[in-house]
Amino acid sequence: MRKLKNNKIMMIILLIFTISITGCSTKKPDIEDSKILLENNNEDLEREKDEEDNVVEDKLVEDDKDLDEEDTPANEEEMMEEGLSGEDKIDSKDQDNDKAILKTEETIKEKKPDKVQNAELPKEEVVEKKNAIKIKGNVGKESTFTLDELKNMTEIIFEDDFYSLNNFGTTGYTHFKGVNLWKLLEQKSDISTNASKIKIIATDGYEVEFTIEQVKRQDYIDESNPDKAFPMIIAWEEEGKEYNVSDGPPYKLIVGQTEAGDINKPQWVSKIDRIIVE
Ligand SMILES: Nc1nc2c(c(=O)[nH]1)N[C@H]1C(S)=C(S)[C@@H](COP(=O)(O)O)O[C@H]1N2
Ligand SMILES: [Mo]
Repeated sequence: MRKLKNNKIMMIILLIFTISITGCSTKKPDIEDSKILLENNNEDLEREKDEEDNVVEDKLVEDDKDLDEEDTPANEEEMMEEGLSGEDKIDSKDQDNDKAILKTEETIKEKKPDKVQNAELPKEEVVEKKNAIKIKGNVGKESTFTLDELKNMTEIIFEDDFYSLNNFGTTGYTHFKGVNLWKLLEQKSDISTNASKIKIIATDGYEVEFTIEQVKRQDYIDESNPDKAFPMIIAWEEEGKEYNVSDGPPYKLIVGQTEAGDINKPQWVSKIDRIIVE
């Protein structure tokens, strides 16, 4: 009887032991389970990210396709817009999408030369001549003359002391050297026979208009010296000194007087950007 009781106690102890061990062993799979769960979660996250990346890449490939399929743009501006919008799209995306960024950049780089070639713009429009004066509008030859080109037109160069009178009654004499404007328009730009006027436009917005008759005139006067006769000129030199190009285009329109008392100085246009013939 006592042995049986002892056995019972032993059984109970064993049971408790077993339960305690089982308790421990049930914990272990729990941890492993959560590990697996975590791994599954990570896999899910990675898969999700991959999917996202694919979407991003697909979209960029689509964008590239759009660029490829589009007809040749009319001008360089359009091309730039395309390039910029491509970059905008990249900016809004995951930053670690280097591959996709590279791909788009390459595409843009590849496209540029094509489109510039296709544009077939006249050389003057693509590469602006430095310190040049433009003649546009109602002429046979729209032209852009550099300072060196003007200096080489020796047969139409004119220089003299010009008399000036301004709004305040201030007078003066200034030595100018330049080209005869009418001869420039007639001989170098093939001005149209029906041209009626010209506009001289400066980089600061100052603008003076003359009729063709005024431009043709070769006998402007100096009210203080009846022996003089002047054409309108585009001067690049004043008092023996060339204009400083850092001040603006080195050209100034100079005109004499039509009669005594004629206020001619406000008609002198400095920093000329262009001459428009109408
Ligand atoms: N580009 C440009 N040219 C200009 C002007 C101007 O404001 N801008 N002012 C005109 C006027 S009103 C006068 S009186 C003379 C003044 O010439 P000055 O600055 O050599 O005295 O330039 C004329 N040419
Ligand atoms: Mo003036």
